[in-house]
Amino acid sequence: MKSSRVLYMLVGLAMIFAVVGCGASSTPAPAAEVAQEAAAPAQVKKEYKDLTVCYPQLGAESDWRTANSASFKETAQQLGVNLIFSDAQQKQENQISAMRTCIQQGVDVIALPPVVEDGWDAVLTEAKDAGIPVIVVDRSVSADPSLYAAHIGSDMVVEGQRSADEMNRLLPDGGKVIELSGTTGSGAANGRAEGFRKNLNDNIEIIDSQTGNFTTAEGKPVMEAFLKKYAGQIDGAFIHNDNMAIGAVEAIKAAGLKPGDIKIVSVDGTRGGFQLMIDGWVQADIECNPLLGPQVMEMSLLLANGGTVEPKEQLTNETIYLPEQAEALLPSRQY
Ligand code: GYE
Repeated sequence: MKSSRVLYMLVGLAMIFAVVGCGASSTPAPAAEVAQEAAAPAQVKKEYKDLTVCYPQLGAESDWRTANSASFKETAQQLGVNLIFSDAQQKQENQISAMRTCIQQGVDVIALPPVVEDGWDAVLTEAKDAGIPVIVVDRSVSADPSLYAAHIGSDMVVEGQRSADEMNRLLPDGGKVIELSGTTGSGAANGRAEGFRKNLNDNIEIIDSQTGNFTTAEGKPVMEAFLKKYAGQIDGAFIHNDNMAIGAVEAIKAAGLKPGDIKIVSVDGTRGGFQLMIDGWVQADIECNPLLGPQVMEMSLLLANGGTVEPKEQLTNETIYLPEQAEALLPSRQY
């Protein structure tokens, strides 16, 4: 994982006070200088134990998300950070109201994993006006970058491109694929769909694309419908996360198909995805790393002390997992 390259800028330059006019000097300080001193309070550097970080988590829709929440909670506990955690149940309005509560409470930093890309301008402006830095975590927002301090997460377009590269390899003579996509309007689904289309060979046709909202429960019926509608025609499936792949494989099994009949490329690299590779159902799993807690806490401390994050876009370094590695790697998977 790329370590954050950060610029440390102490705002508390005001700690250096001019000595002009101190004590019982015969020449009293001019009024303007006195006013300057009064407006520049000495700043005490914050430590982790002084920090309150707000994390309005978007939901609990997948194993990726569970690992992401755990990473924040565990890191906060280890460092002694006060974490205000909530679960928005995949609803943007819940995330916005959780953010507003945190703004009212005057937290040091808000770390926001946005469920969808659009619609954040108002609340980001409110945070900015209140002087609370926001770190956008995981998925992206479409808002102007001046409204947030940093974005840390995966390059979803690259994940989609890698998925297409694997599908090209799996279907060298071309064919028909379906796409089981993530939450509509989310940065993860948008980026993966875009990247997949960018790199997919011309002889591979995407015959349909539907959302399964990143969950096993919603992924399964979508795959069932695809199998009914395109019986015998589906050569491949691009599935935006492992939890939907689990649901899709249940549907494929129930339809009487065998592992490998439909070539599946999935995303995340969770234990569930690894098991599907070991069992022959998934042919490639594109890594997406949820363990962002330590980096976000480090950034939060920096921002709370007046620092800035450069560059603003901090991308996670990731890889591609294949079935032949799955058995050896599964025991050491952290999520
Ligand atoms: O791939 C999926 C989760 O935003 C990267 O959200 C995340 C995605 C992840 O529900 O499993």
